[in-house]
Amino acid sequence: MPRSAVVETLYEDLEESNQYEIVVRVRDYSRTKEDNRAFELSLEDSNGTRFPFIVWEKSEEGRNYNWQNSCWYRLSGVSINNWPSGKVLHGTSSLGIEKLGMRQSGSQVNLIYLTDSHLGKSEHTYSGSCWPVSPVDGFRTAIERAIQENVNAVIHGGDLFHNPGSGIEDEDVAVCRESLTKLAEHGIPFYFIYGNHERQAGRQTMERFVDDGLAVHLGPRYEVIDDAVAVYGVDYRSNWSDFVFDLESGTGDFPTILCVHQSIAPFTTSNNPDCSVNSILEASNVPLDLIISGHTFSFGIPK
Ligand SMILES: [Mn+2]
Repeated sequence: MPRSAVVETLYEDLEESNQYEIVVRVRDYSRTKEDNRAFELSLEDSNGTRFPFIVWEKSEEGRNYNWQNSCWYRLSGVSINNWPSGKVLHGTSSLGIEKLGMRQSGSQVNLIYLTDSHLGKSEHTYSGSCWPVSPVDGFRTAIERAIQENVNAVIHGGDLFHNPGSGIEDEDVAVCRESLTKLAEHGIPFYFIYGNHERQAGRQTMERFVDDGLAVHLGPRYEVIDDAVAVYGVDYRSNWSDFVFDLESGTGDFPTILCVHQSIAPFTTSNNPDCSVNSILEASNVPLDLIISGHTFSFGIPK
């Protein structure tokens, strides 16, 4: 649905005392018999913004509707109320529902996965030698490439900023903002998780990017990229062993990706890995098709 040539009604544009037609995806629904409500749903608009929707018993079309998670619908005759919790969409007697389907068959996405950019790092030490590095150049090049290839999204696996503990230079923030702005101008979303290096300064910087619509923080609620894949993220954890998987389910038939920032056996040279591919697959409460991880600087194909 994103990148559609048609301008769709968006949640942010909805105002009280109007009736609307809006295209939405159902993220979750539950039946309720409270206070003349028939259903409470969690929806997202074509921009990916999530919001609540209440179908009232007086809606003939809606009260016994057979909703389907992950499916797109065109709703008509809906209205909005500003409640203390935010804007809530309502379906009453004028509610019309047209089912649009799950997705176009054969949806494909091209993603660029970047990780451990370590913006702000100036030199690298290895095996007793030390040499200057310029992560900014590499990051810029990768973003340029993403734009050239017109990828559907960029996913970043953590440690975008190096932040050795002394904070982040304004210059590095500016470089990052410039690149993320270019991506946004080309309609390419930037998804990320936190690594172990961002620390408080990194989080503050990234939160500003999120507020400015330049980046999306991946979490336990999945993000759908161009109707083709569902992506989850878990920020770096110093203690992985007490992590409890509680990922949002209901991704339908989208392939699922989990983005983490840990050392994962057998893909790490660490003698003491945080976890293994198998332990993640076993512990996850939703089926995962792909795990992508930052933090590991070795490469190879385990035998
Ligand atoms: Mn790391």
